[in-house]
Amino acid sequence: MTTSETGALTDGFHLVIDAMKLNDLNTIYGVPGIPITDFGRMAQAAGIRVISFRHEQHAGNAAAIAGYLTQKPGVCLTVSAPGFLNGLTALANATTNCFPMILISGSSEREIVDLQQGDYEEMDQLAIAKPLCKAAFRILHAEDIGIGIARAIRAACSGRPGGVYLDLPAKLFGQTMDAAAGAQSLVKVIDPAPAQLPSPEAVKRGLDLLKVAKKPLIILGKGAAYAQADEAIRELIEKSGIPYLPMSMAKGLLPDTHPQSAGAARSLALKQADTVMLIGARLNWLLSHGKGKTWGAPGTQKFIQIDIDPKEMDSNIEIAAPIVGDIKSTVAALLDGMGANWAAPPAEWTGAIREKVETNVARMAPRLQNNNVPMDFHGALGALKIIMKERPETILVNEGANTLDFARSIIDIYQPRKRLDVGTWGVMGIGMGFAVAAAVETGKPVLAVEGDSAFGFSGMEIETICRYNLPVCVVVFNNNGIYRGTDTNEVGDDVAPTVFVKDSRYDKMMEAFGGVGVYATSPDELSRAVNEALDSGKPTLINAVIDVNAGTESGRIGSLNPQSVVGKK
Ligand code: ADP
Ligand code: TZD
Ligand code: MG
Repeated sequence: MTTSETGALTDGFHLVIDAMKLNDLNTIYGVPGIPITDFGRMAQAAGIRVISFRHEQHAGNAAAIAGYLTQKPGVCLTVSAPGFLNGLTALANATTNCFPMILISGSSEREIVDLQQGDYEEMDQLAIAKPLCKAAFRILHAEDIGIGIARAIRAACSGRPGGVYLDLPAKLFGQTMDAAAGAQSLVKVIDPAPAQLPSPEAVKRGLDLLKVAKKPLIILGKGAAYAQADEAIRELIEKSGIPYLPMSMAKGLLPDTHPQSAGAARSLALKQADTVMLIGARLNWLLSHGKGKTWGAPGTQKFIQIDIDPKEMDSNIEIAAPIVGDIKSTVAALLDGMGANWAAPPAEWTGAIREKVETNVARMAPRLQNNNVPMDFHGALGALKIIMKERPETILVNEGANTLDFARSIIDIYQPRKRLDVGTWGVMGIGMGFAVAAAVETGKPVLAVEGDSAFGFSGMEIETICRYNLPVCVVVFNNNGIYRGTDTNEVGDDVAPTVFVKDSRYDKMMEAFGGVGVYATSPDELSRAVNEALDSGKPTLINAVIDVNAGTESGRIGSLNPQSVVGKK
């Protein structure tokens, strides 16, 4: 007997849940409220893990990084207008970073919204989302839920991944239809991110350039980390013998201690390479757009770029060998084309890079071992560097200015996708959302290294971390402010704009929610507390007291600040 013969009905709530489950979307990150409160309850009852946040932006960031880590779109669920807008920052950030996610937002009645009659939380959400994401859809009829969710998944994952907005008006949830017809209407997405094979000519063009290069360099970006072609990428690097530079989130694709890593010789490598192969990395501001004083003289460097998005080619400078394809297929084709007798690059080049790396690492080493009180960035991060070496499966989340820049260069990463950070926009606020999703999606311990300002953007989510009892250890690098805690105001009673309450006790916030709070003033204390947190798996926040004078304005990107002709103050 079929369900329809029983006259059984289903509704919008259950069709969305069934469509998600059919497509292995088993976690929802969100904030409840009208019209999605019951939806969250029903999803939970149906076996979907529902992680409720305190603010939608962090739920959205969690969904985005879940997408990055799993190649399945992370799902964020928000209420109408204000909840939707709170989630939108994360959707835009996901799109900018090429992370697949779906922001599902409830919305108010179409008839009232479109006549602007003032509904509860009225807003034309679809129109607002459109320019900020990769695709935006609205489902009006229960029988379209299956296809609507399939379109959202495909749009998020295929080609260059990105954020998708899915608008579900309140009325949709209550719509009913015959249960069997409903089940029939669901779509399991087959091959959501189809392989995109590079053309043999493009592969040959790239290899021909690499072959004759005297000073080749490979740059690995977070697209390469996302692609989960870890073994093939390692083989490509090792077989080619070419030095490589990992972009921030590509660190660990090969261990940062790998003999071919040019990480500690970045300036030399970028300036002197004659041929640069980009794998899943854009020539945006993070690479000085491929020109200017970071790079060699114009015309002296040739670029090979591997990317799934054809429009990325020639975005900033000429790409001599564009290879459009997915990284997994393309790296396989390159390995194939290299054959058995690939000659390593001239030892003069690889030796020069190696020498520079060793000199720089040796110069840094003693600074990392200081046990100064209050701590400077080097002492504190030196302690965390050892911990990450001993616990390479730990996922490092990192944001701030000095806290970000120093941690990026000091802390080695040993496994792929173990470093999650502020990404393409350099956005503050990803910290706790990323930490929650990293723990939920991988079950691995998370170490979040946060500037005190950066932490503040998502700090309330430590309650979420405690509520779900996640193995997250947050270290707040507390230097009393943005960049440093020393600015003064010479004309009034307010403190300077970059300065916070002195000696705040962020550790006590964690205690308020039942987590472990630790106040650490030395690298030894910090080290002990982090090890304890990672051993116990208990939600922990360590307030690490950092010398207020240790940082610099904007960390390492101070040169991007505009200058006044009149001068400061
Ligand atoms: P980074 O900031 O690490 O330099 P970007 O975010 O600038 O990295 O670049 C990532 C690039 O990777 C994007 O241009 C994106 O289109 C590309 N990309 C993402 N996934 C894949 C994939 N599976 N195959 C090929 N390219 C990809
Ligand atoms: N708002 C958002 C969303 N993103 C931003 N990047 C900024 C503001 C500006 N900003 C930075 O670029 S870094 C930073 C801000 C506010 C905080 C730096 O202070 P911190 O780190 O305490 O986090 P350090 O270690 O004191 O430098
Ligand atoms: Mg600070």
